[in-house]
Amino acid sequence: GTSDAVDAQSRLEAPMDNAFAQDLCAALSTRPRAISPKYFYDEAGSLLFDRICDLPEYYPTRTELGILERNAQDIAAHMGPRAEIVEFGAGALRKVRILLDAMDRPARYLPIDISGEHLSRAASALQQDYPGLDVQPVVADYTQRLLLPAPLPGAGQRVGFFPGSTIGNFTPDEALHFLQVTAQVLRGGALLIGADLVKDPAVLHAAYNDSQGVTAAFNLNLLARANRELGARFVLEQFAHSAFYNAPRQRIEMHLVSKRRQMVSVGGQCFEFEEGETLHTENSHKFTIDSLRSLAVRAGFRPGPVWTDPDNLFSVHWLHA
Ligand code: AVJ
Repeated sequence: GTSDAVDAQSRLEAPMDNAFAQDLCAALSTRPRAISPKYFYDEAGSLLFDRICDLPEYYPTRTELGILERNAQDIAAHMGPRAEIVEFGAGALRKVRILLDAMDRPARYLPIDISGEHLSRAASALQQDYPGLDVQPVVADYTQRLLLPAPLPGAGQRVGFFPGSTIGNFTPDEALHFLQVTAQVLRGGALLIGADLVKDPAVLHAAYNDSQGVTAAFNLNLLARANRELGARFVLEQFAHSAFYNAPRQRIEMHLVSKRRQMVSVGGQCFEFEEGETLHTENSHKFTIDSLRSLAVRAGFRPGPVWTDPDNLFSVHWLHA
């Protein structure tokens, strides 16, 4: 309608007044071109990610859910009574329910996410199922400095929850920095963190190249989002999804590959892509149990128990802050 057109117009006129616009233009201006995967998660991207989690090839979600289910009593015992959970990057909030169901009178739940709409929908669904729980969603970028509400009177320990191996999105330096800041925020409490494990590259490859093309759509949504929000003019058909295992760096890399030489326009600026030139959209680092634990020690945590699945696909770590 008319108001949509006015909206699009004002976005076109002030597109740089926006972190996504700035980071995308900066990414397109440097070589190699790379942008933070946090921009995948607008409303559409969060829904695509939820579909990824249900794909037969994408083992991490279902494996981590199994680990949490099998060890919920043990994990809850480590949390103790009246604990509060701070979840970094809350998605569909499926995993925390397993913890809440096993915990002794959880005091409060603080899910933090950058996708506000997605978060408030998931948080109110959770609140309905746990009427006695104090649920306080925090719309924030947890990679930036975080201010959390003071502990509740009479509360138990504050437990950070960072499932899904989202830690793998960070570079090793960023992961160390995130864990250092998190150790400070959680001091006296603990962090429960999921980390995907190094394994047969064929299994990894399949997980990021699913047969239904959902991961490809998730990757390409970055460009679709730029078209929607920034008035960019990416032709999605002219870019291909690429995901491969970089063995020396122990990570899956995702890229968007230009299928031909082309010009793209973002907020009035033009950028050229050569045929085969890529925009690097994501790293997903894989860990060994020891590599995750030694990273945690360097960040100021004291490692506790580790839970895994029978096939050693995934790990969940208890880290004392
Ligand atoms: C949310 C970062 C853990 O790396 O596996 C899934 C994101 N990207 N498929 C991952 C993702 C492509 C996911 N993390």
